[in-house]
Amino acid sequence: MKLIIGDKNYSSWSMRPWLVLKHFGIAFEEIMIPLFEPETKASILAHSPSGKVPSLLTDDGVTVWDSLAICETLAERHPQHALWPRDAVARGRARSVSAEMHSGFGDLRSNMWMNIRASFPGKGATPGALADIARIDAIWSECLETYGGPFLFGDFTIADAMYAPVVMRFNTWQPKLSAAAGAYARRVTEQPAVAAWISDALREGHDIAKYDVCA
Ligand SMILES: N[C@@H](CCC(=O)N[C@@H](CS)C(=O)NCC(=O)O)C(=O)O
Repeated sequence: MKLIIGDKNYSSWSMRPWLVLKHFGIAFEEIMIPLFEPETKASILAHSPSGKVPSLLTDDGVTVWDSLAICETLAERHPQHALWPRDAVARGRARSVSAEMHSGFGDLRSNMWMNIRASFPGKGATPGALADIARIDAIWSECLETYGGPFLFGDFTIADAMYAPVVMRFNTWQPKLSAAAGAYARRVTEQPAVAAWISDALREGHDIAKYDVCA
């Protein structure tokens, strides 16, 4: 199985399925395509009909693109692992907050992009971004209170992987969070698969000028 990803410093969408594969110990080969170089689009199109990363190529010849579709495919193919919560009510909620992340929070994404190597405390705090942050804080706080932590639904699931790039943005832009959300962000940052991604991102040397490529 191959996962095609973009730069670890910038590619928020690539980070999500990569974390799921890594955390659950599912064997895969990663192919990294540096974003926004002249040859980037053609290189991605060789693996992904949308021209975007991530894309998953399975050993039996199935191509799945788009982060959430990849996570769903991994859950379907690895039922021995609880990629989604086992409980149906929790699973419904986990799918909903994951989809809410996938289709929403445009103001946060365009004003506080992912750049793991950067630090921009206090910047990007537009009214729209702050409204998105308040909603994310409420989602995290409610899940942590309902399921008792340490992750949104107890153990680490796809829902945490979907929000991990948001944690990266919060580390860079440092908006004010509730105590519960701040503590969750620190736990996610220290989670071994996330820490491995961050460590790889810090070692990459490819800086790009157009930072909203992964918004
Ligand atoms: N909805 C897609 C978004 C994928 C996406 O926007 N990927 C960005 C990188 S993070 C990309 O491939 N950008 C390159 C381009 O648009 O040319 C997903 O969830 O995977």
